[in-house]
Amino acid sequence: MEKTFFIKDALKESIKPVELQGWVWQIRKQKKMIFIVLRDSSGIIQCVVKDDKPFFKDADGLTQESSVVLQGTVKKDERAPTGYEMSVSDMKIIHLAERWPITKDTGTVVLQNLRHLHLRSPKFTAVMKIKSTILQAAQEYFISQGFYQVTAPVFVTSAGESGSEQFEIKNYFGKKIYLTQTSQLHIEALSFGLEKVFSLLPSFRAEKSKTRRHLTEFTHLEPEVAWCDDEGIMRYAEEMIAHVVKRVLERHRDDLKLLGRDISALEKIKAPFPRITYADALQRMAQKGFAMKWGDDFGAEEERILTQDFGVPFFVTNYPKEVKAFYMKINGKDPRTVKNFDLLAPEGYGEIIGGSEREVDLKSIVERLKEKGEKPEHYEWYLDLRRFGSVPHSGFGLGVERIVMWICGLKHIRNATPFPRRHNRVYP
Ligand code: NSS
Repeated sequence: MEKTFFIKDALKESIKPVELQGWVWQIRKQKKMIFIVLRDSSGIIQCVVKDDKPFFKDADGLTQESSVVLQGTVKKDERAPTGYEMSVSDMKIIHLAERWPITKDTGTVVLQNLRHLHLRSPKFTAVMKIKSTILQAAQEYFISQGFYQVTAPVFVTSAGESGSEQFEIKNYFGKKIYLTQTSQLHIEALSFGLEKVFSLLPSFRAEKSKTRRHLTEFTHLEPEVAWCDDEGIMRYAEEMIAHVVKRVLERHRDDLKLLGRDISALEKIKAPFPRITYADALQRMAQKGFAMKWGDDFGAEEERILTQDFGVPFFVTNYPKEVKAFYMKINGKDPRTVKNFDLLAPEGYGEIIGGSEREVDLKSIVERLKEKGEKPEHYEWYLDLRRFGSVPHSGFGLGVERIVMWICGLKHIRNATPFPRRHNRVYP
């Protein structure tokens, strides 16, 4: 048994008697008529039960989120929410739901405790459909470019980014290990065999910051390419983003409208994207009256201000080496900086991608690790990559929930993922 006919199929001309399986999204009871707004994954439709039906009393007992099978005929009706109405000729209750605990007045914290139920709302459904397309389009892009999809471990023995934000596993059979912050180091190893690889896996950060754009567990899409410099990998980044936005616009105009997203802002997104250096960005900040000195990093607020100059995503390149990770290649043209880039999404959203060309010089990596307070002996296997046929290579990481947030126009990253993990939230 499997459902093959959906509400969206019923919202068409040339209507025949149909059977719809779904959930009671809204119900309005009158003396002689009951209006049920039925929902399924494809949409909603208003259904009317009249009092001459033998099941009228049962319909009168229906509760929000009860699951039902309705039979009847569908016809156009301007007054109905989606322009069509079903006149119900038969009804089967599959499950009579208990009193639905969510109302218009339910507060944010309770809604988060009830996320496993709140997820069914049309808005969440729209976000998750768009997220599905984003994941699919990004993978489709890399595969079309000859990449291999690879896997990497979640349990690791050293920091991939910064030691202060690692989650420790205290007792891995008596050893202390960590949850991975990035798959980068492991996929660098894979890129020396497969040359063009990408992974799509969770990353973990013990972020104490209570910002709107940080999760402790996020979905990380990371490509890594051998024989490729920073310019080469930035081209992959912009083309991938442009492809993802194109696919979302092809498939999700209705979902974007439901979310209140300004679609014209997304229609402007075409590769290539503008590039500015960190030094340019400091100047722009100064012109706007925000004094920053060399070596200051951009936080969410500074990034928001920078995005005012651009209606499209843009790269900020060549940050000072002190604020960036040990593995980034020193920029030969200005050794105070590295060959890195962040990609900032417009409309205040800020960083969605961080990437770089990788340092290939063994001595330089060892030095940088020491400067960052890490022990090079914890990185022996990674250092081997610089001992055996090292070649120029580059990669980046896209925060999937960050791009979902931007494309859907969400105010908070917790709504870009069904079960958010944050400093104060691991349930449900
Ligand atoms: O720290 S990153 O900037 N870079 C890396 O992890 C590299 N090792 C990736 C690589 O080159 N393979 O993180 C990459 C992106 C960043 O731009 C954000 O979009 C996202 O990952 N990110 C996060 N999203 C949500 N929550 C948190 N805490 C978070 N941290 C990073």
